[in-house]
Amino acid sequence: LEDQEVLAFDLGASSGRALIGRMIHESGGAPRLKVEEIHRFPNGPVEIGDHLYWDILRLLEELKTGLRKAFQDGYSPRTFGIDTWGVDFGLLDANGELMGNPYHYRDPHTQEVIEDVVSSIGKEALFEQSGLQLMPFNTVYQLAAMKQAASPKLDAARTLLLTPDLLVYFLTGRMVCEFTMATTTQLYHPSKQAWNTELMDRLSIPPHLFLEVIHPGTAIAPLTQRVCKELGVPPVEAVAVGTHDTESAAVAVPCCSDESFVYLVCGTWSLMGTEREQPLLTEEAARLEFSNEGGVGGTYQLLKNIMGLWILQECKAEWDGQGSVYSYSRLVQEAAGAEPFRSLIDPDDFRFYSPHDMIGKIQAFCLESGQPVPQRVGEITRCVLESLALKYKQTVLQIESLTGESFQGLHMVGGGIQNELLCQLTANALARPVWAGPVEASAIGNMLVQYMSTGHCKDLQTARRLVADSFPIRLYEPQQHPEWVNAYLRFTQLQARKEEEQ
Ligand code: LFR
Repeated sequence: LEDQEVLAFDLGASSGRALIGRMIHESGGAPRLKVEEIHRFPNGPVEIGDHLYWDILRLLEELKTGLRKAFQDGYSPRTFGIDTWGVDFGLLDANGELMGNPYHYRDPHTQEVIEDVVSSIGKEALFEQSGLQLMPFNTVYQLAAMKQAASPKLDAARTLLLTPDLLVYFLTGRMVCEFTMATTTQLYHPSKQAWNTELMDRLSIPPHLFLEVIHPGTAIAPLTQRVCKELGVPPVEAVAVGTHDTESAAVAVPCCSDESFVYLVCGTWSLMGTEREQPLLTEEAARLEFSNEGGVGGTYQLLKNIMGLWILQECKAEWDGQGSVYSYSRLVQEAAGAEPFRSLIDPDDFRFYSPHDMIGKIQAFCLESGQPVPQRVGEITRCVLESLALKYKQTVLQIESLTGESFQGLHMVGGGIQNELLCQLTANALARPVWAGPVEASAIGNMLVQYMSTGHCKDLQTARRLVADSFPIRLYEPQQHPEWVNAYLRFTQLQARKEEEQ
């Protein structure tokens, strides 16, 4: 097989990037994947009035820049794939035109409808029929909110395209709906493996919006002639990858044994999960707020959304706004020097979900729970990182109790692993090793599914072997400290206290 190149676009909530992958076959050795970043750009919400949107047309322009650069830099990818965050979508009218800017999943408009939807359908039924934990941003609530607001867009819309499918449509003219993203809508029925039209009917969401689902690895279509001409590039073919970034990242977890494993995709969100053949739809999984998201290769990922480094990103934005611009490595340095285990938060307290005033929210949490109120940059950063590490420990234990498995250590992947202190604290909290890498897991998983579609990579197992052979994986051994046991106890007590109050 020749050394074929592929192009991956990986769009996260705070940045996007284009990377070239090349599979290298050296004589005698195992194949290796080489990855080069060719374009990177910031991303974030745009506020207008009460709403938060994605700047989807600018993102499209960034993809075009990525395509153009690829060929200008001398690469010649034959295929490309796009992965993004979950749940969000654009609506198209009968002429195939985009009707307005897609909402950002942190738009507050869903908050009022959640209760109505839950009380009319039932929390258990919603879980049973979707496998998903109740997240306020799920597509179902976004559509219910538009319905409640009597959105004229919803009435006029012909087709709903989830973000990666929307971008693929802009570039190729072909409308598809890829499976892993479909399962983030809460409108896809995992047991029936079909759209949940009954639920749509009950919520007056038009079923005609939803296209037939295609699976990762399916070739979609080449770039339109118009796009090729505009960019001066050949007709590169779009492939449906695991278009949900979390699922792409799960493909790139470098676990090579047959045993099951637990992983943490560490970015704006922290997604902790384990791979299974079937969704786990037990009451206990629902109670512990786990999701079963459709993955690559017919898998289901039993996982939990943890608030993640979002909390720190927002603090950083505030400090930056006040004129004290700290790099992440500086923040980590400050945190490393701060007193350990001073104040803890529950990262999944709902107040931390929405943007703005994050420092104030952390301080209020500490005050309410009778802890010292962190003031300095290092104290606040330390509080966030230790709390995340404790939350990760709790989630590993929950996954073990749900599945009956026990895990020797934790695989951490994604941009957040560049925060070495977080990896070390996680190993310490868990008292187990952490294997950190690769950083660009979503883009790598995206590439590997392209290689599966072209026949260069056989299956998930081969893909993971390739990742393990190609990228450095850093081992963090736990540094035992008796205080971690107390801290975990304090952490769970904070949560219990909160539950009592509710
Ligand atoms: C991570 C992620 C999560 C999803 C959240 C919102 O980037 O895709 O999996 O729950 O973003 O879409």
